[in-house]
Amino acid sequence: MKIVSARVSVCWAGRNYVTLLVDTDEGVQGLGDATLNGRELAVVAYLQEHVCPLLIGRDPQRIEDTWQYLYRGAYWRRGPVTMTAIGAVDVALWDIKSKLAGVPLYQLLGGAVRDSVRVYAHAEGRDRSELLEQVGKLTAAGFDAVRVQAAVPGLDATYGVRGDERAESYEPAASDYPVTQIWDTDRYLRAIPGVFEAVRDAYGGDLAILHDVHNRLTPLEAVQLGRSLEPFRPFWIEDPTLAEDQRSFRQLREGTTVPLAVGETFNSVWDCHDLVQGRLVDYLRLSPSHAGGVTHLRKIHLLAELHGVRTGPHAASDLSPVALAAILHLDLAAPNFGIQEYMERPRGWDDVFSVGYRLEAGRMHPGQEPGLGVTYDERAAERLSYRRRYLPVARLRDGSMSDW
Ligand code: GCO
Ligand code: MG
Repeated sequence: MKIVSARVSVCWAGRNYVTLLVDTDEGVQGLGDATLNGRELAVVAYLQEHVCPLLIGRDPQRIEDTWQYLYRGAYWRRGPVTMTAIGAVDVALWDIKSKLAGVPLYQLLGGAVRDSVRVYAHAEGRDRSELLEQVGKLTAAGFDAVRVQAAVPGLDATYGVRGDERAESYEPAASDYPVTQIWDTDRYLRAIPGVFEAVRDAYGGDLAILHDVHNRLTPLEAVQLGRSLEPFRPFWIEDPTLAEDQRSFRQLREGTTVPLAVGETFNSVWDCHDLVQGRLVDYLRLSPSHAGGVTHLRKIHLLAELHGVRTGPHAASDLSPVALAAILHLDLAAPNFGIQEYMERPRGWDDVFSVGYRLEAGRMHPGQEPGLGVTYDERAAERLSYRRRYLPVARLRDGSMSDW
């Protein structure tokens, strides 16, 4: 069997998505997600110019060899663009292999070790009452784990609060430049314990409360945050400090008992190795789209399993349904799975993607269709052209850049 076509489709389905389509001479098609938010076309060029031509004529069933060929053969390793491109190819090949076997992908990963996948939903509010109302809607819909993000009083916009026009948004304003948001750590640190207290008081001890700090704190500030939240028993605190400065995690571990999650910007096992071996984090948040596909992420998860670290994969809505499906298959089969991120789908997903996975009362299942269980309408996608968009940037009040 041979690969006869490998092509990239870019579309605006509520936001930009890059999809790799791999076709074989036996008529089986595989899909991969190659979306790198805000830098989409860099991956498109990497795939079109450098990777797709290498795939033609290859045996699609030789997944590991193709991974090695693309990773080791390039000499220039790692990095988000490279690993997203390799990830898309890898996921497409796993899609093909499981379609050929006539089974959902999770069966090739060892089969299900659980009946369903626990997901956490996003709640956010421009003020306390809006946040509590959103948490209430989610718990009423059956979610027992919620990520809470609240606008910081005194700031015009806060990351992760979508109702907030200038914050991270599904449909960022059309602009030639990223939106700038002002950040104030002191105000944030003062506000957040009250947010946790209010959610805990209103919804009780059973609710898992998660929170994303988006890399904004120094290690010492993160220890202060962790200690201030300990009484409310967070499920996890995500990205409290810069993910790439891994010395911080030892200080965090020594200073606070809040569980720590990290990894959405990691793209290789080498980003995780020391944190996992040192048991310095509790949850890894890498996705197959940005970390070299199912093949590489599975190795990372196996390493984590050895060291008692669990998984909590990234699946914000800037990852496509192809990515979410691949993640759900991994979740179902991973003994050390912890929790899965879930975001409401942007308007427009249904115009191009059809999915076999399902959500019911805070639990998901990848479905029983062979492969990933996702189809892509290439014709419909052709009518939905790419729009240049950026994530916001953050600055301090004195005008200097901060981390977004
Ligand atoms: C999350 C993430 C996202 C990112 C986004 C960047 O935890 O879901 O932090 O909200 O900001 O994926 O592209
Ligand atoms: Mg995050």
